[in-house]
Amino acid sequence: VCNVCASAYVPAATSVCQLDSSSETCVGRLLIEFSSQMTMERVQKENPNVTEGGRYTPPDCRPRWKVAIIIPFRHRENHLKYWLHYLHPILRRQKIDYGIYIINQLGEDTFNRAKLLNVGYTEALKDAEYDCFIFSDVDLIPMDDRNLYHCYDQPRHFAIAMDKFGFRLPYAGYFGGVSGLSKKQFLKINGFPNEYWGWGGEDDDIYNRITLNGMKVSRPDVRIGRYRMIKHERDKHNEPNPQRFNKIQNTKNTMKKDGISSLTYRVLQVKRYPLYTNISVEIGKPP
Ligand code: UDH
Repeated sequence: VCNVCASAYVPAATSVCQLDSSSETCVGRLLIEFSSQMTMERVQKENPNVTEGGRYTPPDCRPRWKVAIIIPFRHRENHLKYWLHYLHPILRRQKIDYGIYIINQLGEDTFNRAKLLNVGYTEALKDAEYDCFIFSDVDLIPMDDRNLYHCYDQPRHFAIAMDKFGFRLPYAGYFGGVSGLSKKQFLKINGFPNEYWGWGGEDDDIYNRITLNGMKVSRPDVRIGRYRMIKHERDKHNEPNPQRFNKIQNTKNTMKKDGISSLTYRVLQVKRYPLYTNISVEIGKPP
């Protein structure tokens, strides 16, 4: 079993560390910035041990979890370069056995984050026997590598202290940004809702599913669960969904029929790049 990094809070020897891909163990607090130019060639050179499709297995131990990292995606190529640049070395130091899946929504119909995450779950399982799924926005980078990207006894919320929310939870039931569920936890809640088109609400629906099924959300220490978000303009075709307030009142009634059990979509392309697998899908549009 892998000797993972200490998850309890330990003050870093130096308060800010530069990422060093040769470092074998976690270093604590990281310096994260988005001002230098990033190219995919550079990120590939930095990560020679990642295998085709963005897969990695620690050479020196056997991790408890096999982790699929699922990223909902459309038109965020520049963010993806930074995400790969920062996350591959962090995950390697954490000794995670993982694969990276970018779920790319084709066309210009309204974006649907949670449905893309359901697609990612289903497609990743066609690739390998994953038993842990981490769902991450493409623009969120952890600022501390002791925030371990594997699964826990209870569904995990990782992004609890984002810079844009003043490094605090915006509200107690927030479950957005980066979260993780074991296969068992995911199936217990029938996956995620497919019917949240546009921005907002789907993360609250997932939170409701978790609590309504008798589980609790697990979180890291607030000093460790810190994140930087890459600043950007509001996306096109992902306008705030005005139905979200009503819908999250109804999770109890909708979760049994709307979820992984009712998921339909069409994969148009699966492409394995050196640092990630891209799955381009048609997921339809709002009724
Ligand atoms: N996403 C895309 N493309 C899109 C929309 C969303 O890739 O067109 C993905 C991406 O992984 C993103 C995630 O879905 O990180 C969540 O998108 P979001 O819009 O819910 O969240 P984000 O935090 O932006 O990226 C919040 C609105 C910011 C408005 C800023 C105005 N200054």
